[in-house]
Amino acid sequence: KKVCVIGLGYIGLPTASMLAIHGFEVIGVDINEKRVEEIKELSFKTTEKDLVTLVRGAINSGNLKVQATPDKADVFIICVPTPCIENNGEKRCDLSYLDKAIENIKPYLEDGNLIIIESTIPPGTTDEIYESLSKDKKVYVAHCPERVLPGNILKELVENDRVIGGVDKKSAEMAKEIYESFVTGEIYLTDAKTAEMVKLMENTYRDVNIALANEFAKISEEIGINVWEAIELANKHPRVNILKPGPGVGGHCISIDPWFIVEKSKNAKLIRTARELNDSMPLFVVEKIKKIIKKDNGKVAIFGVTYKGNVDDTRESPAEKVVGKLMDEGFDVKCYDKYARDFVYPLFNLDEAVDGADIIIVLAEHDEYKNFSEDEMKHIASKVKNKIILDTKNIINRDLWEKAGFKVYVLGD
Ligand code: SAJ
Repeated sequence: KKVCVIGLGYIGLPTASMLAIHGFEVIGVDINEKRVEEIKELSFKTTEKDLVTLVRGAINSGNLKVQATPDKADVFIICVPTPCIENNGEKRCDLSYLDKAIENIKPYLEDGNLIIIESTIPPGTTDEIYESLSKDKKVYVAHCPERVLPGNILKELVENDRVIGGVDKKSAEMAKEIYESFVTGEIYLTDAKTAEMVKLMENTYRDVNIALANEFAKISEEIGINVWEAIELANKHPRVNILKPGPGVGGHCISIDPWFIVEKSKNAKLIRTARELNDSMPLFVVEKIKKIIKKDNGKVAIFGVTYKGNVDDTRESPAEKVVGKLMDEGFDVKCYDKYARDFVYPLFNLDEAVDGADIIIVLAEHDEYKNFSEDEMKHIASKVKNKIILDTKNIINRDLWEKAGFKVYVLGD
């Protein structure tokens, strides 16, 4: 079978490659010509383990062709971004990339083709797309939401269970045949709207639970206990599993998807509150910084600007909001992050970032920051103005930093 994958981002590229090495003839399409070239030359940047090897294997097998325009195929898999836009103060799903992708494949569609949407979408979207496409052609449409965890994509792409929702039974069964080729997890079939909601529920579940941890952190500071110790002890209960507080929830999934439920239902009250609570955390961090250094200006060194540890992605990163707010208030901020692919604010090397700093803030749990040696800490101590470090992720080696002369603060303590 011939498969055309539209959008070669962090989901589309691994999916296209996986299908190619499993014997499908795959056309990978990305409207960004630069991305197409980088994939062909294997020069694209990634922190995903073995992704380059997988793509190389797929291209060398002769089964994966990468290009900027679609082509005729039996199956079209759409993996384009569905970000959030703000409209009259309300956040909602921006379907413009998805609409464009559908427009782009339309000239190539034939009777009997299957269209699979992997992009995360509000409930009802797949049915609407089917209605508009089926006016001209007899097509099959299914929603198969991606579920992979950035940082561990290749393993999860194969091993995770999948949920497939068809606009009819035949569509779901046809889509299952495709994923069966490489997924070792279970594949569950349902209708399209349920599958859309399932995906949103997964990420909302996580968002709401992180919000609870963040609220516990705020309360712990207020009443004078250490939230990390309290969570660890509460989690000794066999039915309790509280997540970790932090400087906010980032990434292009968990910090966005709950809004797609809110836009569809007035009943989504807890979901909205959780989202707002998580969004309040960067400001909470800024206020904490000001309390610790007892002034409204000064020099701040930031460690970690990606949306979470050990990834290169800075989209929707809490660091962007923390840094932006500090800069607005007149702080001199210097960010250090070896993992980040790019960032809206300039990045500096370690020495430049800590030079003359009033405080160091850890905002992402990169392994590097967990594993600083005593010598590195001493070196940093010799550069800063005040030996103060605020760890919003509770990952640094507190004893060693204190030994190096630092006063250590932890979010939620
Ligand atoms: N975070 C916390 N505390 C925690 C866990 C996470 O503050 O205890 C923060 C992280 O630092 C990060 C954000 O939440 O800023 C999200 O990180 P994450 O690792 O929880 O999730 P993502 O966004 O990388 O990937 C999620 C995954 N969804 C679920 O685990 C339910 C992934 O499986 C999805 O495929 C992905 O969203 C997606 O694309 O939707």
